[in-house]
Amino acid sequence: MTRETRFGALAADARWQKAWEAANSFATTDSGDKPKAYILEMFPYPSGRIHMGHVRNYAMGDVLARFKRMTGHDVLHPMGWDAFGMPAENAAMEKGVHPGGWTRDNIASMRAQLKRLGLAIDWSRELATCEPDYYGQEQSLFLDLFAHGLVTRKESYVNWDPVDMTVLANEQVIDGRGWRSGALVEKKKLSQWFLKITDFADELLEGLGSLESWPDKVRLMQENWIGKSQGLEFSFKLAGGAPGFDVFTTRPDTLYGASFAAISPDHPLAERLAKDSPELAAFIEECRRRGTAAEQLDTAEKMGFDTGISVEHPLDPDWHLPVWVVNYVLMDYGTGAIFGCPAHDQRDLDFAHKYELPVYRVIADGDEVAQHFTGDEAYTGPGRLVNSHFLDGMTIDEAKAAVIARAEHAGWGKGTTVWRLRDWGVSRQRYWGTPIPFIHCAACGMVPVPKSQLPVVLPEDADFSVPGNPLDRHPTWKHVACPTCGGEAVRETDTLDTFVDSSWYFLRFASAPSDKPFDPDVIRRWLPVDQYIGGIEHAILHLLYARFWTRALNKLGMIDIKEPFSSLFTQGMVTHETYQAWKVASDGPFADDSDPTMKTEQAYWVAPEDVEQRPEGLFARGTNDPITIGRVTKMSKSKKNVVDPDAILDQYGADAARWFMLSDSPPERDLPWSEAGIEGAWRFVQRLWRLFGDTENTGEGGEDLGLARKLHQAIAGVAADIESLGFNKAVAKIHALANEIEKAKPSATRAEACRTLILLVAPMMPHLAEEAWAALPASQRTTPMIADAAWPAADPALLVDDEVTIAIQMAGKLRDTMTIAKGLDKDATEAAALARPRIVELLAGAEPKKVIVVPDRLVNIVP
Ligand code: ANZ
Ligand code: ZN
Repeated sequence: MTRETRFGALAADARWQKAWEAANSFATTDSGDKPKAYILEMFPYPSGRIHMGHVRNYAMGDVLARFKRMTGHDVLHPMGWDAFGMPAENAAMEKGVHPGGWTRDNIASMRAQLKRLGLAIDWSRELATCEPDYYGQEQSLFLDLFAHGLVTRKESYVNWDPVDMTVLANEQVIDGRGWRSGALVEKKKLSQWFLKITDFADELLEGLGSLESWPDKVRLMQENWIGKSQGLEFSFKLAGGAPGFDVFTTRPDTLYGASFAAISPDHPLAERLAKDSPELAAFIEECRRRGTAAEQLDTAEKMGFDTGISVEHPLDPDWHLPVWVVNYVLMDYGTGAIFGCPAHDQRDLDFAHKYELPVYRVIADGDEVAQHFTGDEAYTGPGRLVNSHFLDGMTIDEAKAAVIARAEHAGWGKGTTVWRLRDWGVSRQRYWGTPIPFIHCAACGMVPVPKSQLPVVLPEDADFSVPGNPLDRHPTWKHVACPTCGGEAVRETDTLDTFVDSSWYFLRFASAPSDKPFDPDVIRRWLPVDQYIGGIEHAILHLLYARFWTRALNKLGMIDIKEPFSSLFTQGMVTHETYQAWKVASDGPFADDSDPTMKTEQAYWVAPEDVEQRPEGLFARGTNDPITIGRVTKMSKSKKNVVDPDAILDQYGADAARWFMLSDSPPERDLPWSEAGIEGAWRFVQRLWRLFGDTENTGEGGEDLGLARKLHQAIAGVAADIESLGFNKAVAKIHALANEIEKAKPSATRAEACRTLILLVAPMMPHLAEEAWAALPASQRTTPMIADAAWPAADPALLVDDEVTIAIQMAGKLRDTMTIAKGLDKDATEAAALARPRIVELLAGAEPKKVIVVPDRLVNIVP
């Protein structure tokens, strides 16, 4: 093979991708005696095109997977498609295409794009959640969960679009209106399917402790989401002694700071009172319409309605608190009722200010102890109790315990735990999802579809021309015979939340028999996933649901593991500058371009490739509209600051793109895409290619010990960096080694270093590495393809430096440094230090009083 002077990336990419496919290079092996490595990147949604975020994510996983193969592991590195979901159904409504066709076309084009990256994936394991062989097994698992009491049906509120006559997901409600119809969204009660994740709340919380290789922030987010709160539940009596209602508080210590009681608009008492009060009924209606979501409670405008009734303070029956109905108390948390303590709770303070309720201080951290609390910021820090009778002087924790003890003793309350975590509503009134395998029979009730009748397959001929659930209005699909009595019955027409699909796909990748969801023996071999890599946007729901499914299947005795992902890595985003052009109008309503507000109205986003450099500055291509460079933000279509991976692959090839993705930023941080960055990567690819031409010893030199040391340190260092996902550090070490090799004189060591460098870059730049490997004489190759080669062994003897640089201090001040042989003894080190010209000069002939030597570290001279 004659060697080209330049590396032809495009031809090499295609050649090696074909060769790997022909050789089935990345088929999962299961030799039995090697350790296993299951490397998984979160599978993509087939939206149509891959974006740079995917490239970064999959490049990282690929480097690790290839490295694991090189270091003697059986590797499972699969890819699939999270293929159900609303975008396909929206496309069907908007463009008249079938969701299935749309999705499968997208999968085909994205698969081709991913293949161009040269990923070491076992494509024989590819799966798409929208295919019956996948979702049929999911239906089977759903029935298993049902049989074990982990599936329930209950009434719950949904967002109802009265114009489109359809249920909306939260993200389809924009400012209280349906995203398509613009109609005000109503809350409507519907019977829905739930998975009982709350049965596992404790375990899911406890289990976080064992996930040491997960980012702390993800564990914290999960912890907050599960939200275990300990506190006091107690009953308020209505003034006069009639039974009132229960409240839950995490701050029983602040009870003497109460100034009102509040109930949720959905509280039964509120509903009862509303029967006689049209004003209250209207207020409740208004609250429901605004539908405050839990996340917005802190910031949403506080709204209240004074019911006119009051309750007795539990520690002082003569003290009466007014009862308000307020929008920031949720019915489905705690008891749906609270006492308000404005001085020490921000929401209560905002509320008290708005409705002029008193604000009593009961916690003090310093000298300010007055009962009257001023200011706009509630005090939520530590301190001691004041203005609180028998609690005065106690710490917060002591006071909490004291109030709980008194409540339990007197019988008006008890210490409890409440959870923020709710059961997981999995019903979606949509077509493009897994049909929930149940049948409604008038005689038998809700009947599970017998497993022998699975999969319940989606009908192909659905009608998407009108809003609502196409399954529900399909003329024939839902009509079936009851499996129990044979009478006329109807199928459930709800489909499963797509988060269910992604809650167990990692099991199916390991084992995909046609007659069951997975084979437990194979799962035992491959699971848990050793390294899971994906975006931080999945820190809560996806990961929590996958953890829940794993624990649920464990409880059912189907798998042994309790946690699906041993190690989790969340990569940063790919960002890019934004470009805004300003329309310069010479006439018309926008002629006055000195007025910046006019300019704003005429600004538009420009894609990077449409930014034109002219002598006078930057302009939008084909116009005279000047461009200003905006903030660096996540690549997004709306801001047009995207770079198309295909265009980059066409221009630079896969290896330069992969290399740049791994280079500049630590992988957990954002990576700013830049032209200069990809250009630099491209130049480095060419530099390596030239170096890889020097694998024969042309000079007379034999060993070069200095270079050998650097080489072996790089072998060990790059390995450690890849192992810990420090890709940018590995890149830096490879750069440094390349520099050293370029500087070194020809020698046997240098030739060997060039050959070894090919192996070191192989996980990151596999096409370049194969091409260089193929150009080696066969005698120098251990395997025909580098895809099957082993990672080079680092010689431990060469890993230690034989020289150290140590500090010389005088009277504790750094005066000089010197490089000496490692392990030099005290006397020799002292002598060397005292002979340094700078030290001789500083001592000016005087004998030092004392010399302290720490071998290999420092010399301290006391003059
Ligand atoms: C009195 C109090 C005084 C409170 C104080 C806080 C600070 P977490 O930590 O999230 O569990 N609360 C209770 N039920 C509620 C509901 N259904 N909707 C909205 N808020 C509710 O929060 C518990 C605290 O949130 C409870 O403690 C209660 O307010 C409020 F200085 O009770 B607290
Ligand atoms: Zn029946």
